[in-house]
This record gives sequence, C-alpha cells and structure tokens, in this order.
Amino acid sequence: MQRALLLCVTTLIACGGSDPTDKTPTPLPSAPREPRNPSAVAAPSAESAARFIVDAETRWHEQIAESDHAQWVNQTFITDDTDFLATRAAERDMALTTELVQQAARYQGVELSEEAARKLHLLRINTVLPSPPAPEERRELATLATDMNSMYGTGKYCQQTASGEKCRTLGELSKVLATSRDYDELLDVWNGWHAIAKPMREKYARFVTLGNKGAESIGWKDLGELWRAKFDMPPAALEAESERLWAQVQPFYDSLHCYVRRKLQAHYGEERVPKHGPIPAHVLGNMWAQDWSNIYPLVEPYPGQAKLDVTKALETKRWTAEKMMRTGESFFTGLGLPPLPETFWKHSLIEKPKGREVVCHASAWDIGLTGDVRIKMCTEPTEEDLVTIHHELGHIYYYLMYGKLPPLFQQGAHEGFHEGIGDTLVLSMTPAYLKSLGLLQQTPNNPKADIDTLMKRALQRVAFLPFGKVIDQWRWQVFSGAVKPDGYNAAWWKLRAQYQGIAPPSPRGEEHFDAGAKYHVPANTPYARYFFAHILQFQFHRALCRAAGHQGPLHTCSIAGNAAAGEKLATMLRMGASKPWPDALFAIAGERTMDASALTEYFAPLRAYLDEANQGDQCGW
Ligand code: X8Z
Ligand code: ZN
Repeated sequence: MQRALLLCVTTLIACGGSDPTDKTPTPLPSAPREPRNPSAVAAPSAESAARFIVDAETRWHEQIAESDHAQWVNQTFITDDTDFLATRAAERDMALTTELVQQAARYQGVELSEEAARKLHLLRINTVLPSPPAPEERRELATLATDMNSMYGTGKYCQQTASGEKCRTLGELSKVLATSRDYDELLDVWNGWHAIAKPMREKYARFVTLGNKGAESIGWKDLGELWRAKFDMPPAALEAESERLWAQVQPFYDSLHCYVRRKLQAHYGEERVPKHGPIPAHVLGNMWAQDWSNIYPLVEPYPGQAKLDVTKALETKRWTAEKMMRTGESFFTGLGLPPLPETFWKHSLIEKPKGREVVCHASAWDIGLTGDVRIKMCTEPTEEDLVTIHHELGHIYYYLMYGKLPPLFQQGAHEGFHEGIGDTLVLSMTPAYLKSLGLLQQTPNNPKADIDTLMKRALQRVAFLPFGKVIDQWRWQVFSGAVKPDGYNAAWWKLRAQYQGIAPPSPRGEEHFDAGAKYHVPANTPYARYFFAHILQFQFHRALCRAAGHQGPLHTCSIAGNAAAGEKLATMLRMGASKPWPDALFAIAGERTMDASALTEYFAPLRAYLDEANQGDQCGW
C-alpha cells in the first residue's frame, strides 16, 4: 500500500495528471472560508497561479508531515488516544486539501505553463476523501474513517472453548485458509473473519453520504467520479478502459477457473464444488479468493516436476523478516538502484509486535515526503510475504527515485504504476533466481516444469484480475447511489459471481457487510489501481526484458542483476507524476496505452495447456 506518500491511508493519494481531454468538474461552490493566502484572492493570472501553486504545495507539504506521523503512530499502536490524534490530523488534512482544490478552481481557463497546469490538475484530484463543507460533518467523517480502519485492524474471530475464550487474528485465520483442506474448517474461519465487518455496515453508509458531500463540494458528482478522474482521462473513459483490458484477459481467466474448479471438485466432491456453477469463495486458499497460489498443491499440472515450495525453505532455513527484507533490497541494488537509507531500518515495523494492536495490512510510507521511508508489515516466513516485501519495496523505491521532485509530482504516474513496480520484479523471481537465493533446490529445465511454474504464477496474478476489478465497481455503484445500503451485500456477491465466478459459502443476507471484510473498503483505499497494475506489470516486465537483451519466452526472463533494465526502470520512476502517465509508459516501454498482450504472451504455454486440458468440460458458471 501507499498513498501519495502512503497510498493506503484515507486522505491523500497518488494521482494521475493533466490532460486537455480531462473532464472539467461542474462549477465549484465558493470556498467554505476566506482563503488565507493573499495570492489566492488576486485576479487570476499566470503569475498569481504560480504564486498560489507555490503556497499550496508548501502548505500541503507541511500538513502531510503531521498527518503521516499521526497515522503511523495510530496504525502501529491502535488505542483510543492514537485514534483521536489520527482523526484530528485527518480533519486538518481534509480541510486543507479541499480548500486548496476550491482555490485552484479560480485558475481554470487561465493560460498556464505546462508544469503549472499539471500541478493544478494534480491538486484538484489530490484527495480520496474530500471534506464536506460543515466542520461538524468533517469531524464525523474523519472519525468514521479512523473507526473503520481500527475496527479492521483489531478485528478477531473469538470462540468459547473449554479453556476460555480463544481469539484469532486475520493472520492466524489466513494461515488456516492457506493450508487446511478441510471444507468445514475453512468455512468456519471464513465466516468468523467476515463477521468482523457487520458492525461497520451503518458506519459505511454514513461515510458514503458524507464522502459524497465532500466530492460534490469540489465539483464531482460523487466520490467514485473523483477516484476515476485520477487516470489522465475522463472518468467515464476509465470504466471503458477497465472493461477493454478485462475483455483481453477474460478468456484466459475462464480457462483457469474451469481447470481449478475441476481439481477442487476432485478434492471436495461435486456436492461442495459444483460441476458447472461458481466456486465457493472459501476453498481458494485466501480470505478473499484474490490469490489462489496457496492451493497450488491441489492443482499442480505435473506433480513432482518442479519443486516450488519456497515457504517450506523459508521456514526450515529460518529466514527472518530482516533477511527477507534485505533480500528484496538486493534485488533493487542489483539493478543499480541505491541501498535503502539507514532510517528505513530504524523506523520500519517489519514484525508483528507483541502486546499492542497494529494494522497488519502491509504498507509503504514516505513520512511527510521527506525520504523518511518505512514499511509496516507483520512479516511471516512465507512465499506470499516475500512477494509482498518486493511489492512494498517497489513503492519505497518509487518514493526514493522521485523524491527530489516538487511535492505534487511525488506520486506514481498513475496509481496503478505505483502498485505495479515491485510486482514487476517478482515476475523475474524465476526458479533459477530462487535457487540462487537458496530457496529452491533443483530447477528442472523442461516444458512440464515450465507449465507448473506458470500455473503457480497464474494462480497469483491471473486469478487476481477479476477481483481487482470488482472492488471498485462495487464502490462506484455505492458512491453513485445505484446501490443503496439495503442492497450492499447482494450487489457485492452479484459482482463477485459475475466476474470471479465465485459464490458465498454461507447465506449472506443484508445483515452482513462482506465488502467491509476486505481492508481497502474500511481503509477507503481505491482498488482499480491494482487491476491496472496487474496488466501494467507484464508490460513493464516485457520492456525491461527487452532492455536486458533477453532471448526466449517471456516467462523465462529474469532481469535480476541487469543494470540496463535497472536504468530503464529508474528513468520512469524518476519522472513521478510530472507528466501524464502515457509519457511515463512510453519512457519504459515505448508504448502509450495499457495493454494485456504482454500478459497473454507471458502465459501462452499455460493457456495452451489449460485449453487442451479443459476439452470436453463445460466451462463457465
Ligand atoms: O494492498 C496491497 C498491498 C499494499 S498496497 C499489500 N495489495 C492488494 C491487496 O492486498 O489486496 C497488493 C496486492 C493487492
Ligand atoms: Zn501497494
């Protein structure tokens, strides 16, 4: 996670850029209070706009230092007191970013330099939670945001046992989902975790009302429209873009789904995993059925061909969180990027601390945009966490590489770029690379082993695609009012069935709030970014492999240790959000549109294998 500075936190967030095609919001209402900055009241001109921008960037920069420190303390030590402090900081943050957007509107239509125009555009979309005009509603909204985040962070599944109450955290429940193959045990932990979201339901409905008031006050129809405006294209075009990319990958997803469902039927029986219907959501190895790699042993195409159990090696070799982090750092330094600053090691929280509540969902921070970069993560010795470490370090290196730019440009080219950097490097963690780390023993080089390796990767990255799409499609409907609170859960499961082909394993009436059991909903972190990242990372990978002079199939490429690939990557990272994202994409890949052809190229051998294996089966749901 990260936002502009730390993308998963509620208020400020990485954004897109200026574009003449960008939708102009409807005229803005007047600012809620007198602008403090005299330049903001001067007649709008290029000069007054330049003064306004300097002043706005300075004020914003000052403010984020306060909210970042408050958020960091809150999320690494959840108490009523830190909730209070985080809420107060968030209030100020919301007030300032909203005020600046309103003031920036004065300069619409003024002829500006390219840089000034881009900064004004970025300023207009520099929030995921604008403030409603009334101060008491701002406070209420900030309080709801903190409450839901902390409810998620402290959520537990508690049961009465003979020896007293036994409570399990999300980490513990996830471990059961990853490793158990007992249908009823899986169902129990799935139900147990999803119950934590029930009390969020009413809060979320109010949050939506107030968040929308904020969005309206800065000229957007609703919060969803503001979120969609962050991609250098009109909000409506963003939806079409997401559908276009989905259409490119859907046939492959359907084929993977068909194969996996058959294997799960073989294990759990047709009465539990239906022959032609959706797969129950709790048997895919992950609480949200978003990453299926934990059920790899159940679906392995050629058992015994490739030994891919990295988790076992991490456990038996007793890799510590620090060793896993340092290994991730070496990937980046091996590309020619700088080592992490000493403060990273001093300030990060990389293990779950005992005796205090923390938000364990992994995140990457650049406190106050000062280069004080940190990761917060409750690391376990698993392959999944090794992957997440690289993901988070991708954010950290983006922060470091664009750290010299003006504050408003210190963001990803768009949010999906930020989410895709570390993931791109993970695509280079081939069996040979993992062997070089001592995490795999042998790396047989034959087509069957290749299919096994690709299967594992597809369970991680292709299974994710429809999930990456569904979360914000649901929220966009909620924000627009197309889905009302009395239909939250029905709409959630309708989308999950439609795109993912999964079904809830127990009755899920409107007393439940299953969307709230996924971090990004209570934390108000946009999610479409991950969908785009999962397309872009293959484009980045293909481009970097070309820069590295790789010959042969794309899935066999590793850019580890390649300085030419590193320089190409660094060039894009250094651009931050200074230019519209197509320019950044061009800098790395020589292409200006997002495109799934690199993903399909990467998985081509697996696609052929699956289509063949699915012959005679009636796929779909
Ligand atoms: O939230 C994250 C990162 C932090 S930005 C750990 N991810 C998404 C998720 O966990 O749902 C990475 C993959 C998708
Ligand atoms: Zn992330």
